[in-house]
Amino acid sequence: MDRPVIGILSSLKSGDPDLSRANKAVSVPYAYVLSVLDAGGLPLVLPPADGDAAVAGMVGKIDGLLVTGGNDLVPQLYGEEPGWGQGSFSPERDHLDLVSIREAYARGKPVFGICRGIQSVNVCFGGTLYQDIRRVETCTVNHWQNAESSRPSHTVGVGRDSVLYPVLGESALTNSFHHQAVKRVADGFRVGAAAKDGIVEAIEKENGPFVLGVQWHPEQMAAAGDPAMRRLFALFVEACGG
Ligand SMILES: [Mn+2]
Repeated sequence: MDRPVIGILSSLKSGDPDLSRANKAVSVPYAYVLSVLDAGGLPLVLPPADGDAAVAGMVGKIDGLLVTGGNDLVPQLYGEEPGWGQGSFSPERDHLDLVSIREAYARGKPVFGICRGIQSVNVCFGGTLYQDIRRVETCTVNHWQNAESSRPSHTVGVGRDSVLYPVLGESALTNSFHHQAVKRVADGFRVGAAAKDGIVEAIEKENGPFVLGVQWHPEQMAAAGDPAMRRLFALFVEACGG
């Protein structure tokens, strides 16, 4: 079979916050592209697009969807007002994430969410987020490491019934660059992995098409050659038909 086409969601970026939207760049960290290629997929970067039909049309061209990292979701999407500690927003990216996840799922195409991506998956299916885990008393692990992004910092425990278990075993060291996290897990999902302080680090759909989200950045570790994180991308690309 042909190599599956993996749609990689991108963000609009600019070093100058006052720059008009039309002058921003479509941006995606290259480690996502490298990790998809290494796992046998063909990467196709998908830009934010105005209107549901354009996003749905793009999803029609891919075999699987990779929801990448980025800034915070607008909290009204999960029924909250912005709290102290909330970060920057991107309505274009929110639209791209939520419509593409919904469309991919409706067409039975696998979805893999990373960092912001796990948060978008959870919100898309009706879950909620902690807006700033530094303000959560029980959150005692540092989830924004100082070490470089290819190096792991904290432990995650993996559930025995998780799709991650054959890939990572019962625990793994991961990197961590997030100040938000899943609060209420969306109906129909289970927690696949959690940090020692209870912060949710992975969720997955219990039944039906492959939908997986992880809170860490496996692409940064995979691009540096980490065998377990390379296997994680292989798991996703295989689910897409690779
Ligand atoms: Mn973490």
